Amino acid sequence: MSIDLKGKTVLITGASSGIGAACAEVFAGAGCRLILAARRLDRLDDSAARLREEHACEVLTTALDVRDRPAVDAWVEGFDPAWTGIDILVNSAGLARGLSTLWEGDINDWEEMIDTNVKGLLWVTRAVLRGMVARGSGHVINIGSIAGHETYPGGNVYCASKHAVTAIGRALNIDVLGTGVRVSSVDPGLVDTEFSVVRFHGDRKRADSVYTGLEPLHGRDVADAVLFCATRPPHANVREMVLMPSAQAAAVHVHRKS
Ligand code: NDP
Ligand code: 8X3
Repeated sequence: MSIDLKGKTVLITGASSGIGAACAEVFAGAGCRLILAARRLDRLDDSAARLREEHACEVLTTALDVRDRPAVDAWVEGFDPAWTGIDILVNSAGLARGLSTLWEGDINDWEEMIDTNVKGLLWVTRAVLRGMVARGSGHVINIGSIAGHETYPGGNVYCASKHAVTAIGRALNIDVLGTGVRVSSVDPGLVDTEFSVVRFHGDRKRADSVYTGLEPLHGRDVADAVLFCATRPPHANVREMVLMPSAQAAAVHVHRKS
């Protein structure tokens, strides 16, 4: 049995691209009101216009850098009363930078990953969870990764950041016990988004090679999994869902057609 999400307010970070943008689409289709955040406001506004037209849904967009803790706090505290009371938070903002050995890695890349994937997720979650706990209801859904369950060559700091997301999700499940709030993690393998272009600093050829010879997941596959978590009845919670392309068994075990 699934629950009806009509009229629920859903905040999605990283909504300007990939998995976050696909989540906006599926939650709009489910009749939700959307708060979309990312740094590229023009993209958010374009998809908001389309979603309003196609689904007649209410959409609020905000330019937000999740690394900026004062801005995150001020944003959540300053919501128009019509938009307070977030029912579902989808933490999709995140990125990988580089794929090098630890001794060759770029420290700026490390800082960007840790500041975004770990600290940014914490700032947003803390700001939103307070209201959820006070109201006795809410659902936080993190986009983790297979990199939060395994490590792979050159994955060092990205894997560490996603292992942190796994640990935060598990610990949060304990913290929220008895509060009426649920916490889930959807942890995909390879997904065809802008992720690899960002990881390789705009090197599209190298990014494309990640997906050569196999069909990766698409943003929509992950968004459908997120929607599945969000539509469980109140007595059930998906704590972690590892979602892989059929052609990928583990981080480095992939089957490519030649
Ligand atoms: P995309 O690059 O397509 O999307 C990443 C999103 O994160 C963009 O909307 C980007 O928006 C946003 N973002 C990045 N940095 C910040 C920031 N500082 N503040 C606010 N928003 C930010 O990649 P995906 O959709 O694939 O990535 C989404 C999540 O999924 C990430 O957490 C990633 O680690 C995870 N993931 C991805 C996999 C994949 O293979 N693609 C597999 C497993 C997990 P903007 O630049 O406009 O700020
Ligand atoms: C993204 C998937 O395998 O590139 O988190 O780390 S992977």
